[in-house]
Amino acid sequence: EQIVVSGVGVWNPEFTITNEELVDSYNAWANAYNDAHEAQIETGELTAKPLSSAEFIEKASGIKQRYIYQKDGALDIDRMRPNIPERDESTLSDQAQIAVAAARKALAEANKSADDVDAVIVSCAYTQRAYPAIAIEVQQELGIKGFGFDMLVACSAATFGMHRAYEMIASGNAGCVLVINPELVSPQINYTDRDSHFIFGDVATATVLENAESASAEHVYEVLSTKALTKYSSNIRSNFGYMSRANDVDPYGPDKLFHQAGRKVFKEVCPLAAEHIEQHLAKHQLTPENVQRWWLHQANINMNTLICKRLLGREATAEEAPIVLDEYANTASAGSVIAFGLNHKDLKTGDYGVLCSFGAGYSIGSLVLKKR
Ligand code: CO8
Repeated sequence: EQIVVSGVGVWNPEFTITNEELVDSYNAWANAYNDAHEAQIETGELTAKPLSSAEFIEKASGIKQRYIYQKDGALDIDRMRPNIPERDESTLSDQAQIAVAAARKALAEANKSADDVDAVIVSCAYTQRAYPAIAIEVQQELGIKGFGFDMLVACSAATFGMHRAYEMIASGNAGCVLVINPELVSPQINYTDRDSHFIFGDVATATVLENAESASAEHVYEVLSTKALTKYSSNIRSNFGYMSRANDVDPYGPDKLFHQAGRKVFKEVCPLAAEHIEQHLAKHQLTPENVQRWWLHQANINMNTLICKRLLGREATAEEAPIVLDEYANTASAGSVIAFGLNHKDLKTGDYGVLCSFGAGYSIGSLVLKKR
């Protein structure tokens, strides 16, 4: 039984924040903080907030701008977080709304209607509530029968979601599955932390997986196989959660937001990802030289350069390993799906591509694809 990816959709918010805008806001906040705490900084009771730089950000990460769901509030130095009013329970939730937008694009590309879909997986770094599942809300909004559920795997949520879709189809429990990654991450960003304020952007992506026989899309990719690896690490972590109320701690303290030991992540994840990809390709008697396209996780351009060098023994060209983080920044699990969505239509029949995520968990998820 051959299973294929037959549609991909990328939705981005209308608002962007450039590095310059972000740094201007952060630096104004840091200067105001340092002025307000001058005496304590002098006595060593507090440390002065260091200044950020747009030049550093681009050089260290490759990021030039990011999309944001709600720009209002995020750059306001008296707020430093987006202002997203709470919606009434009878209204479509923010995350379901962006999920639906990406899903409609993927369904259109796959040539599918709601009736064709048997299951919905919403898989991303955060869901805005525990229950009812965002996937069930999306299912209702799109008029899909069958079932839906949410899953969280941070950076590898999208690929792991596609893995589950693949298995559900392989086992005969579904013929067509919609996997959606509404990465609404801006509420979890600490805009007062110089080392991480620039990393993330909001986006939603979706993919359609189905049996090869039912696929009628123009661009169809056979999934040769899937491969996953996890290895526990606290080097990328968010302690936000429902326990804070019982813990009697500030539910919005800095450790409750995204934080990381970026250098360690870089050093530890790159070799893991390269080795994982090599092993996955070997299952199909393929080597990196046989692969025409690398749709890699988009956390940091230097990480992708290094991983490709390890795999190919040379730098990959921009065509071979497309970069989207200059425009989108790190979008948690959606990065490799954006890279795929924006760079797949030119592949020829028989061409191979690798879709691979790597990051928090640590988690690595890959799919070896072949253009039909
Ligand atoms: N402006 C100016 N200078 C800065 C800044 C800044 N904004 N930030 C750091 N510096 C300084 C540092 O203080 C340091 O100075 P010194 O050498 O004097 O100590 C110097 O610049 C170098 O700092 P770093 O060692 O931190 O810098 P790196 O060159 O290593 O780059 C990166 C930092 C970009 C963070 C890099 O380490 C990196 O990208 N690592 C990999 C990160 C990664 O893959 N993270 C995964 C993220 S997790 C994920 O993808 C999904 C998680 C779930 C979603 C969460 C959504 C909120």
